[in-house]
Order: sequence, then structure tokens, then C-alpha cells
Amino acid sequence: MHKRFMKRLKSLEEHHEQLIRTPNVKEGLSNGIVQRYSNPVLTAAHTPLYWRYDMDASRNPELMERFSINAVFNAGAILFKGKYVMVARVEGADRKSFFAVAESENGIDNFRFHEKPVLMPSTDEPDTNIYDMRLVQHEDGWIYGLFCTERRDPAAKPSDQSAAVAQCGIARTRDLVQWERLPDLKTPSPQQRNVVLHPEFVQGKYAFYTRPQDGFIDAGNGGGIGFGLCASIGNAVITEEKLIDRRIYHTISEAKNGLGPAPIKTSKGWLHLAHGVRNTAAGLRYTLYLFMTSLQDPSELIYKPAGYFMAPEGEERVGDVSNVLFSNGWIATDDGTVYIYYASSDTRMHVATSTIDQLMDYVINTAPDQYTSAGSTATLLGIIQNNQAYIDQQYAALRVSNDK
Ligand code: M1P
Repeated sequence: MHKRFMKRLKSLEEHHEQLIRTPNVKEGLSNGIVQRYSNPVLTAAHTPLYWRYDMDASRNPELMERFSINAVFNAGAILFKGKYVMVARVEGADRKSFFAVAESENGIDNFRFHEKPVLMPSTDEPDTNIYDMRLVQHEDGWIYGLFCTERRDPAAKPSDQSAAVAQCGIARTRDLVQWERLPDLKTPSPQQRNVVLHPEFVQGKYAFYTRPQDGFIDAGNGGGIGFGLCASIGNAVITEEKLIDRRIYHTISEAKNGLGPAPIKTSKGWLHLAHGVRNTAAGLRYTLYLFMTSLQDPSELIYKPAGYFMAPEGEERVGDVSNVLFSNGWIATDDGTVYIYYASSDTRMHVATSTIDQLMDYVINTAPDQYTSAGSTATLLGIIQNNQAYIDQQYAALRVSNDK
């Protein structure tokens, strides 16, 4: 029996190591905005074997999983001590999520989880579920992790075991190991998800991007991505939320939207990555979009290209919640490279790369939404007109080759 156990353990270890060491290569022709890669960077199978299996042959003779992992997704990201670090949402087979740190030398592959998951302290009101951390190195010196804390709706009837209240949990750390939990953010909205801390003080205060919503799933009257200031992070209360990117009929974010990671400061403005959600006959569809706000006032929208810049493709389309791309982590390095960490279909993590210059060019020089078919056609006709010299040359070449 011991021999069988050891043989199985060796195979599991070999498969696991092979998975982690699989090199990632650039996938297909980039659209000039972002470059996708061939393999996911983190999956449930990347989690350490010693999390999932009891390695003692006498307690676990069949070497079966004792703690199954369902998915690894929606990771926050940060460059920490020269390493590309993700704090991933790891979801067990029991549906509870927790955070775990994984790091890589190059940001593209070879992500390996730290030995233990994060033991997040709770507030006086214990969390039922915590997920989707946004990491930010704030100018006050702390690394903050803002995340969603979910608890059963106290007003729900006993027959309703799915009604929940989502709020923004706040924790801070200096080493990504010890976390200090602060009181949850208070806002005028009954529910909050996708809250992000701005990396700099604004008017001497902590600045938050919010996503007010009436219900757990429905945004309801929550009009879009909001912005609010508060003097203290130890007792964070936002009394006024200003809408900076509202939901609009017949756009990619007509149902709801939410900010992804903390914005990146560029020479022309704050670069933001967000997700937009629209309804379809097949359910909700989540895509990613970019916009820019002013350096003087990060709540003032200055550029927003029409539509998405990334949508689910190929295997990204399928998972626990299909047709979803979600990103709450990106890293900009000193050489101008941007590593966009995104999850597909609430199941796995991927990376796409770009540069600050490319993303700024995309955001500044791509036409905004005109909100009608006629408006979109006019935008397209403008591009075709600008390309007239190229088109004439193409058709002239075609005529020559047809005449031969
Ligand atoms: O299932 C898709 C996403 O749904 C929620 O995001 P939002 O609040 O914007 O709708 C979150 O639960 C997120 O974790 C999840 O990926």
C-alpha cells in the first residue's frame, strides 16, 4: 500500500511541478493594444499539493484530496521586492474564498504560491466570504488591500439563504504576511463592491473609487463608478459619492460597471481599467475597458474610448460563470511595461502585456462612444476616409493583378 501511495504522490508532484514550470509564450497577433499569452498564469491546479492532500499515508492511504480547490481568480497585483506578486482569490469546493499570495520572477509564468494562505483578521462582524482584493501602495507608506466582505442579509427570511450584503473590507500590510484589519468602509449605499483606494492623497484625504449598488447582484439605482473622499482610513466614512463613469443605455456597461485595480499615473492623466457588464439572452457578459481621468482631479473623466479593449476569447469564455473577464490587478514597471492580470469566467488567471505608451495612445486616440448606430458608422467612415490613400493603392494593386 505504501508503495502505491508513494507512486501516486510522485506522479502528483511531477504533474504539479511541470504545470508551474510551463513557459508562457505570446499568443497570436496582438491587436496593437495588448498581447495575450498561451497559458493561464494561475489555476486551481497551481495551488500547493500540501493544501489539498493529507500527505500522511496512514491517515490518507488513498492520497485523496481533503480540501479541494474550485478556482483561482480575480487577483490583486503588486511589484514587491522585485517580484511580480498576485494576491489571488482562491475558492474552495465549499464555495468559500480566501486570499493567497503567489509570486513570479518575470510576471509571465512560473507563479508559485507562498506556503500558507493569508489569514485575514475579521472585524467585530465576522465575514462569511471575502474576495477580489485590490492592492495599492499608498503614499502614506502602507500597502492596502481593499476587498469585498460578504455576509448574510440580516433582513432575509429564513427561507432565503442567498440574500447577502456586500461591503468593502480594508486591511493593510507592510510585508504581505501580517495584515491589520481596519473597520469596513461606510458609504451612503446599501451595498458596495469593487471599491479601490487611490494611491495618492487627494485634497489631503484618502480617495476611494466606489460602486454603489442597491442589491447584491443588481446595481439598481447605483449609477456607475463613484468617487469619494474621507479624512481617516482608520474610520473610513464617505458621506458624498460623485459619479465619475456612469452606466449608459446600450453600451458594454449598461447593467453595471466597476473599477478594476488602482489607476496608474501617466503624464497625461490617471489610467483606469474597469469592467463593464451587459445583459444577454445567455446571461451577463463582462468585458474590460479603459478610461483616463485628470491629474488635477482624478474624479474628472477626460478620455474614454468606445466599447471594450478585452473580451472573453477561446477557452476564456467558459468557466464557473461563463463569458466573464474581470481584472483587479495590474503592474506597471519602470521600463513602461504593463502586466494586466485578468481572470476568465471566474475560474483562472491570465496575463496580457502592453506598455504605458500603447495604453495611453489607445485611450487618447480611440473614438468615444457616440451611443447610436449612426454615430458608430460615422466614426468608421471617418477612419475609412483617413485611409483613402491606402485603399486606392490596394485596389490599384488588385486591378493590376486581375489584368494579368
Ligand atoms: O461573476 C462575475 C463577477 O461578479 C461580481 O462582480 P460585479 O459586482 O461587478 O458584478 C463579483 O462577484 C466578481 O467577483 C465576479 O467575478
